[in-house]
Amino acid sequence: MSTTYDRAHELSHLSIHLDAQQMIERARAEGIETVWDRLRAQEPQCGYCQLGLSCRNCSMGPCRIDPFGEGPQKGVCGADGDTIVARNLGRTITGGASSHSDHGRDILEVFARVANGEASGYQIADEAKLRRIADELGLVSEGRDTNEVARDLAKELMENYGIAKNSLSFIGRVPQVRRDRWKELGITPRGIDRENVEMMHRTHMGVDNDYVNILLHALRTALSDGWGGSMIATELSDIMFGTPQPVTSEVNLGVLKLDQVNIAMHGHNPLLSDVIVAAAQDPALVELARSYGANGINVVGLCCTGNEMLMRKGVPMAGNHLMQELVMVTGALEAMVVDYQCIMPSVVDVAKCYHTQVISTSDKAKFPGATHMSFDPQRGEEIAHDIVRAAVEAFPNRNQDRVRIPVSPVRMMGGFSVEAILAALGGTAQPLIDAIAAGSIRGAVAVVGCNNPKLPQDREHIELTRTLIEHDILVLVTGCAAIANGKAGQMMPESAALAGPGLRALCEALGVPPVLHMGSCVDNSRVVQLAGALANAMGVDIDSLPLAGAAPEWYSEKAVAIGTYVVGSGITTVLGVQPPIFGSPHVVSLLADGLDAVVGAKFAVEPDPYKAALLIRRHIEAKRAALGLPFIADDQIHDDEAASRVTTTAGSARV
Ligand code: BF8
Ligand code: SF4
Repeated sequence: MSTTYDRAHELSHLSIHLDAQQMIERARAEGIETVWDRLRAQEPQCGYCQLGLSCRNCSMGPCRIDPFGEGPQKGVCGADGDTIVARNLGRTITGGASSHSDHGRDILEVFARVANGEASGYQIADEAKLRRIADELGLVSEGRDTNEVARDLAKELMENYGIAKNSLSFIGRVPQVRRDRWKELGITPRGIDRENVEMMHRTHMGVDNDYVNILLHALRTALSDGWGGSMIATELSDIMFGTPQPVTSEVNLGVLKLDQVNIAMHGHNPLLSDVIVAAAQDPALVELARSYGANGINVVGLCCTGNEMLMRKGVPMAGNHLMQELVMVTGALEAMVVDYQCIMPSVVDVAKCYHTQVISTSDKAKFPGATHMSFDPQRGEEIAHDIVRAAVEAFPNRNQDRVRIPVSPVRMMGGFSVEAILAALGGTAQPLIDAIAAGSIRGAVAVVGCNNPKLPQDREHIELTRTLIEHDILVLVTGCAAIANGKAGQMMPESAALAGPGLRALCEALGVPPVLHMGSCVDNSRVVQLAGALANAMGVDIDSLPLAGAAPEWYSEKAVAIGTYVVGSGITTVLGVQPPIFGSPHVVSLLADGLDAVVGAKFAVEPDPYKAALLIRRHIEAKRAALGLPFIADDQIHDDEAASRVTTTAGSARV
């Protein structure tokens, strides 16, 4: 018979947060299947696939390579393990890069309509940024009408997707010496769609069979995401919805309101969420909600749509990836409005157990069982009103007896765009460079990416981040990693108390947290942009800087694309989940070692957050030594037990 202790212990292996644990228990009690149940049902997962050694790229297959050398070593076509692993990885990166870049294109198309006066509910929110970027790209902005400048910028950026331009507009942000390196390697991204399509071509049967050549193109494809599609998404979202500035909000399931209509915005694209936030404040809709007995309309975020809304408007955040089913188990959600990416098809099944409406909005992302309300930005305002009305009308169907909102929300700060970071530093990066040079800050690490049900939710994110800040390493977060750290109370200015003395002093002087929220996953473009700016300011290449990346709990193809462009940009990255490449020792050795000689950065895999922190600290100190900065010798850096090993987030920084 299982005791309360056994149950609590088992739950803590699924998530370290009380809100998740309580809702998982409730889902079990009510017979509702969640992601953890489905993972268990899939186990043991296919070993060939885990190693990257299976191929179904053509109908002579599917094929698999025996990793023990006893069975087949070639697919039917003759492809060996190296080719198959590299091709699979190339296609994974293309899946991720295409997702970000197609999101960027959607924003760009609406931006072009705004410039032509054809979209309702949108405007240029940050004209100064529009003009700054136009000037940066050599488009004349002075003395010209805003919409004219916007039209020119839209045209310029549209050419990034094709082959007419044959280069990316934002490549000028990359230090010249890195651009030269890319050119030499033949990995300068030429066009966003071009690199993605070419990767699909190269991985067709009988095209590119040289794993090194395939992986070089994979780098180029990923770079077209980071410095192309994602950067376009970020920059145009800032121009249309406002460049983020520091803002305080709240996070976890406690942001749901017992007495209000709750709407969760889930997915990635801010085009819809921005107009929904506005519609939820419409007095007529608020009045309608009151007529049903609700005290208002409460919009909350999930995943990266949530990050977009938190960064710009301080909209509260219900949770990250693994909370998308559990948010409905509260019984308090009237509508989950989804666009695309990272939305589990299962949300529709969970919704059926409650009164929750799942409303899909993108014609490219339909969910059988959901209500589809096709989002046309030309009628943005009107559709947003229809969606909010549908949510309000679901309120009378709520069974208040089944409502259980666990825990109280935790405060978190967001809004650290590159512009906001520079402003906090007094206008230039120099104070940060000085602090790094003096050693009071050892370096900076971007902790990014997802949740993965194979790991206790958020544990790796939080423990890695906590250990890094304790050692005076500034942490930049995006995506689900940001939400994880928010829930743990590590993202308020007073969280500086958790940091080492140097980082703490800087944060206290500037009034910022030691963990800076830079946005959604497309906003990892802000991270590489900042790295490029720091390198330019110091007159070195990005790979000389004491920086690193980490994706401790990654699951998605997009995370692989991000990791790859971060490494391609010169920043060594540590993954917490093993990617499916270990079937090819050659591919592993190239990514974990050989790449360093060519792009000055490489991948490492380390699931233990304390060992990952150790690896990162040693890497950062080695970079400091090479720059001639004061450094800590390798044998002085230990996995110190001093790090307060976080096991649960309950209680910290409660409001
Ligand atoms: O783009 S971090 S689980 S929500 S893929 Fe998805 Fe991963 Fe979250 Fe945002 Ni990013
Ligand atoms: Fe098999 Fe080659 Fe076809 Fe892949 S491409 S399924 S290895 S025959």
